[in-house]
Amino acid sequence: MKKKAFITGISGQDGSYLAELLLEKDYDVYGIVRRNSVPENQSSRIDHISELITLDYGDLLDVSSLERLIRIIAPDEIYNIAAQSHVRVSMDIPQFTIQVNALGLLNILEAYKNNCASARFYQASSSEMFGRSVDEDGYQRETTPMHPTSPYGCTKVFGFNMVVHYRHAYNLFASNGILFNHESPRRGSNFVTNKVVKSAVEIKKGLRKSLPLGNLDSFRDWGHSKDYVKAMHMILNHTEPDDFVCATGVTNSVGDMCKYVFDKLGMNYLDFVTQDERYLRSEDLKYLRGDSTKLRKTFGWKPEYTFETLMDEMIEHWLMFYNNKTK
Ligand code: NAP
Ligand code: F7E
Repeated sequence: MKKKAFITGISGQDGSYLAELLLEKDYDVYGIVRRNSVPENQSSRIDHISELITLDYGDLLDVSSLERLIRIIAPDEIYNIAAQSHVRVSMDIPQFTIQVNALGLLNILEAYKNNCASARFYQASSSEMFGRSVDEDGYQRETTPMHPTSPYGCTKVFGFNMVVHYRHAYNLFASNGILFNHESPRRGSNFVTNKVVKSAVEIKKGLRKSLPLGNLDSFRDWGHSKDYVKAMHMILNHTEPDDFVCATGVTNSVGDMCKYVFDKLGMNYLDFVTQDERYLRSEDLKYLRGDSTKLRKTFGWKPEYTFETLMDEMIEHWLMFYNNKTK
C-alpha cells in the first residue's frame, strides 16, 4: 500500500520541494492551503504538480479543519512545515507570528496525538533557535544552548520543546529538523538571497538602478532547499524519533553573497548596494554555521549543492525569467 503524507505549508518553498520528493518516492501526498483572495498568487510553486496531489483548505489556526483532515486522511507521516517564516516580519507582527508558529504547532500536534498517534510527525525547527549562542569552535549543533533573538526564534524554541515533550510524554514518533538557512529559486523574494539575485538581474537588465539592503555583515550558512527536504524525509524514516541539525557547515556574509552575485553578472556590487535602515533588525543574528555531523553519520546525508552552485541556479532562474518576459 502507498504511504500517505500530510504536509502543512505545501505551497511554500520547502513544502513544494518536499511534495515533489515524496511523489518521486510514490507517496500519496496531501496538503493544506489557506484561503487567499488571489489563489493564483499562492499556488505558483505547486501548479505543476496540482493534478498529482490532494489539496484542502486549512489553516494551523483552525483546529477543526486540522482534526477533520487528519482523521479522514489517516496519514503515515505528517510534516509541519507551515509558518510565518520571516524573522524581520516577526518583529512587526509578533502576536500573529506566535499564534501561527507556536499555537498553530500545538493545534496540529494535538490533532496528531488525538486522531492519528501511530503516524510520524516532523517539525520544521530552525537555527534561529540558537540565536546569539555559538559554541567555542564557531559552530552550532544539537547541544548548543538556545538563546533566540527574535519573536520568530522564540516560537521555534517553543515548537521544538513541545515536540520533544510530546515524544516523551505520549510515546509519539515526533522529531525536529533543526535546519539552517536554505534557499532556491522558489525562495520568497523578501529573503536576502532571492532579493539580491532578483534585484541584481533587474539592474543588469536596466530595470532598476540600486539595491537597498540592511546588514551586510551578518553570516549565514546557506544550503539548497532540495537537499534539505531529503533530510526531512530521512529524519522521519529513522528507527527512532530524534532531533537533527541540517547545515552545509560553510558560512558567508551577506556582503560576500552580493559580491559573488554581482561579479557573476559582470558588475561591482559596491556601485549599486545602498544601506536602508528599513531592512535593519532591532537585534540581528551575527553568525550562523551549522555542524550536521549527527545527520551525516546517521543517514549519510550530504548536500549536493555548494553555495556557488546554489547562487548560480538562482541567477540562471532570474535571467531566464526576464529573458522570457522581454521576448
Ligand atoms: P515559506 O516559503 O514562507 O512557506 C511557509 C508556508 O506556510 C506557506 O505555504 C504558507 O502559506 C504556509 N502558512 C503560513 N501560515 C499558515 C497558517 N496559519 N496555516 C497554514 N499554512 C500557513 O517557508 P519555507 O522557507 O518553505 O520554510 C518552511 C518551514 O521551515 C517554516 O516553518 C520555516 O519557519 C522553517 N525553516 C525555514 C528555513 C529556511 O531557511 N527556509 C530554515 C529553518 C526553518 P501562504 O503562502 O498562504 O502564506
Ligand atoms: O536574512 C540580512 C538579515 O531574511 C538573512 C528564514 O528562512 O533562515 C531565514 O531567516 C540575513 C539577516 O533570513 C536584508 O539582517 C540584510 O542577517 O534572508 P533572511 P533569516 O533572517 O536568516 C532561518 C534559519 C529561518 O528559520 C527563517 O525562517 O540577511 N539582510 N539586508 C537582509 N535580510 C532581508 N530579508 N532583507 C534585506 O534587505
